[in-house]
Amino acid sequence: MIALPYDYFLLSWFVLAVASTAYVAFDQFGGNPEPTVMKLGFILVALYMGPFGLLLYVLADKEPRPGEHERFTSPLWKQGVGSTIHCVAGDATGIILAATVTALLGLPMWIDLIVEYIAGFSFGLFIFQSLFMKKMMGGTYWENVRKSFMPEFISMNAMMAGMAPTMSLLMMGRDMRAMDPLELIFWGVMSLGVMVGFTTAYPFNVWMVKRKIKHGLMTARGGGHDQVGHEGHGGGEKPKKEMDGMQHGGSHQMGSDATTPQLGALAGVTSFLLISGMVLPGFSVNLSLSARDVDGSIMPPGMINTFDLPGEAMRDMAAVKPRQVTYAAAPDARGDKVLEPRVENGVKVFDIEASIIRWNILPHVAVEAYAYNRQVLGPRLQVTEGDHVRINFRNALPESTTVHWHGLIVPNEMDGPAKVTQDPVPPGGAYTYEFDVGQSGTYFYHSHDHPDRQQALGLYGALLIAPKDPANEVKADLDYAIQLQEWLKREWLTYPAMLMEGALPNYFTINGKAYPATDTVAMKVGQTIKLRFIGTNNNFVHPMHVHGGPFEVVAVDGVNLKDSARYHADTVNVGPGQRYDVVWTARKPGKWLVHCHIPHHTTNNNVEQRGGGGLMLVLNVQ
Ligand SMILES: [Cu+2]
Repeated sequence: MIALPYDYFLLSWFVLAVASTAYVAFDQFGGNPEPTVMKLGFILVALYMGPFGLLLYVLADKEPRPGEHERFTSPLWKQGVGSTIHCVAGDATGIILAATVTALLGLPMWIDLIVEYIAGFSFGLFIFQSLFMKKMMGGTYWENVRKSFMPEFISMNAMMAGMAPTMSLLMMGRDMRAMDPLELIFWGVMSLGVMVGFTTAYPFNVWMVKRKIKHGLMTARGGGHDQVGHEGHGGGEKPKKEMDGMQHGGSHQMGSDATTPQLGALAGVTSFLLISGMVLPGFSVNLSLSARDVDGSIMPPGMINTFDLPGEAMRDMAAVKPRQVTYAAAPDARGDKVLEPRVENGVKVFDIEASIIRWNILPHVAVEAYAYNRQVLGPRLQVTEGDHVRINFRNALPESTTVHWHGLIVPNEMDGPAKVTQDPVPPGGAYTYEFDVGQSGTYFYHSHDHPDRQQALGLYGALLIAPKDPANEVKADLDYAIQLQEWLKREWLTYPAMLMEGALPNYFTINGKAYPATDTVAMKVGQTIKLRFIGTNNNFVHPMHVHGGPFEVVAVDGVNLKDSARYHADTVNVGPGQRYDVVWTARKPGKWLVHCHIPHHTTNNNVEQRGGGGLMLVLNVQ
């Protein structure tokens, strides 16, 4: 799936890889004179290594002009390429098959690596070496297995020593779609792993070819019968051919001059490299996680990803998956729309549904948000003290959720905390919240299942309760609620903003919009406005300041202050969960700002637009 810019790069890579593979296949079977096993080897390597595989083919193996294959392929570096290709084609195929199967089975990464090694080794030894080469080498299958074991062991170790850390660090890195065989980046990581593995295996293969322990490139001509020169061969079954200049790594029957201590040392060193390549990445990424644990999470750039970071933490902090968006709101859509209740037998009934939408916080900046009733923030619920209300909640999110009625006195089972007072509402599930409203003032509702993620992504809305006795309402000419939010949107993706490394917000909204897309409130000189600040945000205490003179704080957390307790101020610290009702008088005409006094919170991705951004709006007094 396309979610990040480099997915387009990967697409173009795969187009090149397929084109390279097609060319190599066409050319090999169109007459390049070599054994079928090597034709297959180069085709597979072109598939894995794309244009680099093609480059190796034309530089080292493709017969330049008829009759020249033997001489052309004779240099040692080309023989080393042939030997490595043979190893990579067999081993990497086993590794990639194993990686795919273990990922789909949901096995942890460390088991994945071991299975990959065993599969790669087995595939290389039992199929690519012993079976495919049997025709050329003569002898029985099991003789070939025995003779191929040591060279295959050394080469496989060296290759996996390069491939394993490449896979581990990238698959368990920031973009864990790399664990999922259904994603492009999984195949991109495999390709890169094969290229690194080729590079680490190459020098060992050159040595083994030089010492005639392993095959290099071979020439086979005519009639589909693979014919191999057996230079230096002492007792092969096949006739020795006149193939001047031709070399191949030779079979084990070819009289290798490598000594046992040399082979032992190589086996030891490559084993050490292999173990290092398997183990060392485990010091920086969590290899105990499976593809299912990480669920294709893409982590925010800059977050700390350590070997002990649980999969659940990753899923909590991960970007919203763009493909899970079920609705795109119009760029100028507003949230906080008053939701009119149905009245059923005297009960005020509200229907609320949570889902994932695309929402513009600025005309040119859209976020993937969790939303109630397809708006950020959720619809405004307006009720009156003494009402009996019922909220039919439906969960259309891909994860469980609940709703909490912040500050309200309700029956405990209606309170919302997941796993504390109720089972979380599963995807596609529903829950009915029902209670008597015994209070009045400024309240709000929000998710109480992973609020760290869900509320940060937009699951909150205002719940404004009028007092039964209108005389208890603090009067003002205008009434305006200000709901605060923090967002993290980077590299096309939306992450839940969190007060931790890499997850800090870079956009800030009032009522779902960042300045200059926030409302401008028209007032006349002498009018009063009740500003209801609501700390619907998750992370910061926002010192909300109004220009043009002090306001009077008249209510805190939904409770009216007694006259004697009311006070004047021009800034009020609105922490997460808090509400302050303040009354401000328009004393002079002009554009008077309401804004957070942390200046970073009045920027959009650190940029000021029309004098600010984020948590800012204008009271336009005529
Ligand atoms: Cu602030």
